[in-house]
Amino acid sequence: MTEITAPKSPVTAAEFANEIREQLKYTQGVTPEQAKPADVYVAVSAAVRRHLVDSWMKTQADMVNGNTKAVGYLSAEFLIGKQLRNALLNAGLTEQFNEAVESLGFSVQDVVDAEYEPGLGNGGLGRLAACFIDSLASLGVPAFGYGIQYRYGIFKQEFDEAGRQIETPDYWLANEEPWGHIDYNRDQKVSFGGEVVEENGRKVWKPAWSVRAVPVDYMVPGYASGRVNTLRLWAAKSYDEFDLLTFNKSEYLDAVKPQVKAENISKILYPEDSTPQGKALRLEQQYFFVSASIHDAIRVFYPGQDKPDLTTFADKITFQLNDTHPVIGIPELMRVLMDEYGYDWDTAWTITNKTFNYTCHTLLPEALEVWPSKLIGELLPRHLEIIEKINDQFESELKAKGVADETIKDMAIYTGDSVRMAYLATYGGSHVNGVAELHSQLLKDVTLKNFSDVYPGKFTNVTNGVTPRRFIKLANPRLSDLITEGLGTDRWLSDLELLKGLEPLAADDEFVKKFAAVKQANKVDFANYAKREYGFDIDPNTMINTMVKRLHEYKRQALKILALIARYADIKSGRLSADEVLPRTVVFGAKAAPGYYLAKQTIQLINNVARVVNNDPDVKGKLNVYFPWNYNVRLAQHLIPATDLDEQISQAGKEASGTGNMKFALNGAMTVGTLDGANVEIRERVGAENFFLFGMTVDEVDALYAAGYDPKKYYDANPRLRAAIDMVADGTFSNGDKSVYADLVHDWLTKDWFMTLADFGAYTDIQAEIEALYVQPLEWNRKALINVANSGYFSSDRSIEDYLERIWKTGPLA
Ligand code: 9GP
Repeated sequence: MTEITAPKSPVTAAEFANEIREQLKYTQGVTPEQAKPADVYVAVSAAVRRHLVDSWMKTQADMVNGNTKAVGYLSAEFLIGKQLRNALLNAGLTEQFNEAVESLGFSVQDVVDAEYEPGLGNGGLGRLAACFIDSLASLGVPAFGYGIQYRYGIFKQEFDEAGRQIETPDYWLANEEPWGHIDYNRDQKVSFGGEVVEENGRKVWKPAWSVRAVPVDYMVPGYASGRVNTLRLWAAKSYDEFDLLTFNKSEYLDAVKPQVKAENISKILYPEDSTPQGKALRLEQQYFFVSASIHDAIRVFYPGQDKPDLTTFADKITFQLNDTHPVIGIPELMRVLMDEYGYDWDTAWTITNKTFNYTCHTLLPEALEVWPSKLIGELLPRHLEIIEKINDQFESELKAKGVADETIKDMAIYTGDSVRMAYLATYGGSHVNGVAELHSQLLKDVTLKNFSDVYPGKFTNVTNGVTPRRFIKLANPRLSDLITEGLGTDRWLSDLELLKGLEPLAADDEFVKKFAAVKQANKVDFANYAKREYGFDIDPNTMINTMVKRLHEYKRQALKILALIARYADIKSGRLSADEVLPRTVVFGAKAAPGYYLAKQTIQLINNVARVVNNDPDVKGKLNVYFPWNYNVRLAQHLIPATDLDEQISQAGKEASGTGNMKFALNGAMTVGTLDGANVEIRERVGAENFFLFGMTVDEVDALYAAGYDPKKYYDANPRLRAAIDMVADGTFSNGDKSVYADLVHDWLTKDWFMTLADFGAYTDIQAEIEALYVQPLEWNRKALINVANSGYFSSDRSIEDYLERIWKTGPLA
């Protein structure tokens, strides 16, 4: 018996086909015969939006009229992925879509492929924000995602002949984008620069220039909740389109300067910030979207009121600061309350403090933003004054609490030269949370230790999660059907802990075989996809071993590639005979920040190892390496369901959480990993015997740093490691040119900050255990199934429930 919790569609496939025809006619002006798949995609999207509009408007009305506090998730990134399939699922229109499109003479795949993926985020942080807004809507909690509609998202990654990463702009808005509704009538003015003067004893900011923030609204439909929230992304427009006087003097470029300056603000995700201009642009972006969002929330919750009672503001909405990017919102709300609405400092502080909370997503101190005071003073002079005053108040508070002067100095929000945004967020909001148990503990013990000593009650943990709708139901329909069959219900899609009910089935060989067949079919699908999209010849009968994530030294792609080279050398040297080797296909996916030299060298090395290994007849059929370029949400949705073994091998104490690890476990991959981030909790839940653990712990890492880490010792002591590094150094992967990886090799041997060499032995040792299990498919799949059954905790619905209870103190609409 299968219950259907997904919304029942109000239309038949034939009716939906008619709606598509109407859209084609009235919006695109084409007949189905004239239409291209891209036309049908736009028409279908518009038709689905129409199905969601009533729930969207009702959700907004209930939010404003009811007494349920809303959530404003302020984030510089929302890596939402493609929208069509998700919207169809949540509108209950998937089947109708399939039939309708075919009845119009189109292939479903062509129509789905016409959608261009928005790349409005870098990686985990932005994808988490996307999962969270999905879960908020699915739980029926009123919420806004607030961010920026960048014209150019994360760069498109290509590889050149030499295997180097080439970045090209990603103009995702080149064609019609049917999901975002541009609402010119609800714009906001955001100002910059100028000076602060005293008028009648009051501080008045006289800005030098302003831009127009125009909201672009994306509907965020909940799954089976009947609720549709809003993702409001701001686009920057100029008030002075064009200076006619200048133009008429034939100074054409000068005539559009104001427009260019304004529109630059939402031009690109993470502009290069190594120059002062780049830094200024980033701060402008941050202020732009938080200022517009704060004013927007006042507009929404106090409609038509000139003198709203903003002492109730924190009861209407709670703002979550996603990392430090939106933290300038704290002085902005203070300014708005005092300068625009006339509240005194103390009242403004109480409201501000109650409104904001801060999530820290990193453990790397260099990733916590620090802005030069001079820059803030130039762009936002009034805010700098407010920050100085917050800092004075903070110091007095610390003094009153008996904190030592030295410690007070260490804790300064404003140092004179700079402003530490993480400290401002920690003091200025009610709660601070890390994103996995270990991470939250390390925040308290190390990164924000002084703050946690003084304000222990502020600190809490919310372990990350991922949405099962996109990452199981849409990405892995076969597994989704099998889970529903095993549990006898599809309610697990809204209550992922129900997966626990699969655990007894791990003892049922027939069910495990079905589970294995799902994986095998997914591997075949992926091989076909990789052939079509990349021209790769992947053998689905090999173990698919995946490492996908941003390229960063701490994540240690270098460890994986060195172990792979060592394996290659083993086969070449005859140390391992070809029949002893388990056939493996290793798949990497990773983008490196454009200015990150060692990360880019690592990408080049992976590509060249792939070139050499894949062309070497000695290892044919035993070892293959592929590096599909431009890793994105779409590729993740194809690759994760097909993966047998995934890699979470960061140095312990460096990965705040990770969310890829959760997606893999939920899709029935086994994980090889360190005790880092959320790996710790995954292992606890799935059982130590169902997780391949290796490597140093946080304490061991600290002890080794303290004792003085010398990577060369590990190179000298381990002949396989030595062989691998020597091959990189001697030009094996660079056509004999020893200079190509010289810097990388030098770094490994002299610095190796993330202790890749120290963990190499443990990492290669565990491979034997992995392979011994893999050759027993029933046992491997039993364990993989136990992973699925015990990963229900890692639903983003659970994360949101934790935020609601521990931080936001609100819940679903009645
Ligand atoms: O590096 C963390 C990653 O571990 C985490 O899963 C993700 C979401 O919480 O945030 C990443 N952090 C950043 O991208 C920047 O702080």
